[in-house]
Amino acid sequence: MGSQSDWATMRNAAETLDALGVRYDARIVSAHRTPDRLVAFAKGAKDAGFRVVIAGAGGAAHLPGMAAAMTSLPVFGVPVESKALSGQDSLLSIVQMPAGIPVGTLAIGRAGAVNAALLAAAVLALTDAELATRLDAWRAAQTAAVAERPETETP
Ligand code: RP5
Repeated sequence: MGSQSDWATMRNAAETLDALGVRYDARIVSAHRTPDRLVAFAKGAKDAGFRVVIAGAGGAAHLPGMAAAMTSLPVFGVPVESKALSGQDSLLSIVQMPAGIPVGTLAIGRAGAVNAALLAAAVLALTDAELATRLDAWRAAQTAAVAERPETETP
């Protein structure tokens, strides 16, 4: 993520990966405040053993695109809700990648963070049968948790 302030959003991705038993490394890597850290991370990510990158950033959110430019790993971008423009700026700056360098862009905020983790897990599950089973179980539990009627409704 681009800043400590993104953690409130990106912790939802971390918690989802925890629930699925997926190992991850949560890092602060700012494209504009720590550009050298970004280059080192993105260029070294594949050799370091990472298989998917989830990049969350807000405002002029160039982190996911810059990371994607420097790695062939799949990169999923999470637009963090900004104070000024409610994350519309983050969304548009992440999703509008010119053809050639893809960033799989999720929804603004918590939903995007959770879904980025689920999407990353789905990618990893292509070559990990045990994770695929856990992912199916996670979705089944989610389905089972949905009541047919709201609690306040009387029949
Ligand atoms: C971006 O700027 C970060 O991703 C964050 O969403 C936004 C604001 O950062 P802070 O000023 O809160 O550190 O780089």
